[in-house]
Amino acid sequence: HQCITAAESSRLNPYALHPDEYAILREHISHTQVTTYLNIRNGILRLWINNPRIGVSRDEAVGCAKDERWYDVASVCYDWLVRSGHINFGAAEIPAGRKPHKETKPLRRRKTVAVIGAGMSGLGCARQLDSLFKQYANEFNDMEQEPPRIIVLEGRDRLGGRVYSRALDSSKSPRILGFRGHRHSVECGGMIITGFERGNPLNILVRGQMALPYHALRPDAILYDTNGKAVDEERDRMVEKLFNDCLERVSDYKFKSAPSKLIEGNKDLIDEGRDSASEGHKSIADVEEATAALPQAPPISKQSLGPQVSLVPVSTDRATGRAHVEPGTPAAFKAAYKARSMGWTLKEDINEDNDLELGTAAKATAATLGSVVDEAINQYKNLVDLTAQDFRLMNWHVANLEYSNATNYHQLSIGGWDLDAGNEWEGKHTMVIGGFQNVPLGLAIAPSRLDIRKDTAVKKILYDPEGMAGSRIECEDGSVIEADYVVSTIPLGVLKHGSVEFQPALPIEKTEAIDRLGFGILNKIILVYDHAFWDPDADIFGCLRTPLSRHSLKQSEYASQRGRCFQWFNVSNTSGIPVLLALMAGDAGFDTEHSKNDELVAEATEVLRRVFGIKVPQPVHSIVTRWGSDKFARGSYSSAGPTMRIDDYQTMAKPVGNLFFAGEHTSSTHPATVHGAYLTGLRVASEVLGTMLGPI
Ligand code: FAJ
Repeated sequence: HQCITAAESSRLNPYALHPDEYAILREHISHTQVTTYLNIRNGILRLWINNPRIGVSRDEAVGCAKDERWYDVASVCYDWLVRSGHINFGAAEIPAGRKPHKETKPLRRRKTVAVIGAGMSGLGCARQLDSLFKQYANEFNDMEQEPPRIIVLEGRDRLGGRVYSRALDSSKSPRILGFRGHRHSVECGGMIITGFERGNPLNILVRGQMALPYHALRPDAILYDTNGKAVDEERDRMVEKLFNDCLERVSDYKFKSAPSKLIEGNKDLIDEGRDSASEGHKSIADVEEATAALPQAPPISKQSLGPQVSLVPVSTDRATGRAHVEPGTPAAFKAAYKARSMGWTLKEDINEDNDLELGTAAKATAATLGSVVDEAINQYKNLVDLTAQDFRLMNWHVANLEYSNATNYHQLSIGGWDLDAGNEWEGKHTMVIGGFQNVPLGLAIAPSRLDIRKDTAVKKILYDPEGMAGSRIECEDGSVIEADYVVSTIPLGVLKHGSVEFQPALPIEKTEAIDRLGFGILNKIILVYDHAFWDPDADIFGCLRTPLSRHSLKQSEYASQRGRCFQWFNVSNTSGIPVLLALMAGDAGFDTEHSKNDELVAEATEVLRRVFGIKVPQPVHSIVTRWGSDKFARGSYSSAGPTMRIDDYQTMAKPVGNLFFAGEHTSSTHPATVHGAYLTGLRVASEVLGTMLGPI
């Protein structure tokens, strides 16, 4: 069982080959041998997950094969797990590579890898390269090369990029008494680690390697109406269901990706850790070639699953606003029927056969998630009686969705806005106590110190698109770095802004993807108090907002106001002092860039006073973030822009010659997140090593 859990914790299917494993093994093992292979692979993962402070050695990995005929396969499996960053990643102590079997010859010029950016992707990549170069030192020796040097170039005077735990300086806020000499910090950028139990690689870093304390967010979140009263839970649930149904109706217009091939082992045997008795004669490739001529089974259709199950029901997470997939009834059911089953009373002249007509809105060339969902909400108004409070609630959910995408939902692709839904992992959301930034800092120093050059803003990258010649990186301070391989983790916002020049210009497919993808703004208003006046046991609460003309039933009138301080986090547990953090999402995120701090703090205080009474004091200290004006970010995170194409994130990830790309905006499975950024760093480290050593 531990092997199964270890595979799941490593984002691998314990019962089936990963596409890369399939590509490596298809000519070498038979279908029946897949079970034996998976047992070995899951066993290696168990060794890693049981103690991720120390990397698994090749000998230990090979020892997971019960029979010496499998030693070579186990060794190949080990190479794949190491290179792909499924084991031995992060701040682990790394076992030495193979023993040199040749005499060391005079070495050629040492190669250089330059990583631009010291955020989670850049540091994750640099640390992984450092670890891979140690593990494959002998292979470099065989090529008469010293393992390459790694240099990280960072424009800021700090590490972590969009993970920024700003220290609260008690000298600036003398009223933060009693904390002088202690480091208290607040998260100005990424702060929530989602699905912390199983699958999130940050779990290994935070818990397994750095032993950082963390706080699991309590998910219950009261929503307060504009009069300060808690919203009736039943009404909240009904409106949320209606909102989710609007999102599901849009799902008919979603991008469809082809399902990937699944080569499975014998589940029962794998569960028991037993290998298959028979071996099979033909390799997977032979069998596939023999059956290629046979007609393929038709793809599974929505209908064939029966009427009760929807393939793509959608709901949004309360704490992060991210879309996730949940079992639900299909959008194909008539809207009035669904509304009634949610508990709504239908209007007098409406029966269960009445439906929404979204065709025109959805087929319009300029259709966006916002244009269609707004239309759906407006049409629901004809089926059931929606009050002004229902509109406030509905728009709270819209704001929550806009928060997770850092933009107004009229700037989101109807087909791709939730491309990552279904990739979420198990477990609670957590926050690191004492600063999330300790994670990137940990990567920078352990197990050895990386060569990081802070205050080194890159302005120009001259590279060879064929990958034959080296690259030259010019920095704003006049310094020049020659590198054989360059990894860019420059954020999408900076790429859009054009402040870093590429020579030659990036290929057109990449520049078009840069244009089509979105990069919006989420900002925070952080308020520090000398005592807590809120419920210390609640981590999150929401506040409904009214449009400028109060009690409006017009959806369009809510856009500018709904995201203003709509979601609050009590972050006292992680900061160590009484702190509230309000989100400015959607249009409000953009407005924050050119609003005055005093006015924003006054507005936030006004929202709090409605809930907690007029005695809510002025904060003793406040911070307002402005990620849009930040020269090294130019926004908060990426999103699916209105005209995006299904493979835009993959296009962003493609290398051009020896110029590689990492960063959250290059992750098609976990974009816009810290863990997604980290995983792209691991991916690129593997690509760079593959370019140097060749495939496994
Ligand atoms: O909690 O995982 C969050 N949790 C999370 N990511 C967040 C979250 C949001 C979220 C939660 C759950 C699911 C999805 C999203 C919600 C929000 O609270 N939060 C968040 C809040 C704010 C205000 C921001 C700004 C971000 C988040 N994010 C997003 C993540 O923080 C980012 O996706 C991730 O940190 C990006 O990492 P990266 O390595 O791809 O990019 P950077 O920007 O960290 O690193 C690039 C480095 O390059 C920087 O250090 C920069 O200074 C440097 N650079 C730029 N131009 C340069 C340069 N260096 C040299 N020369 C140049 N020319």
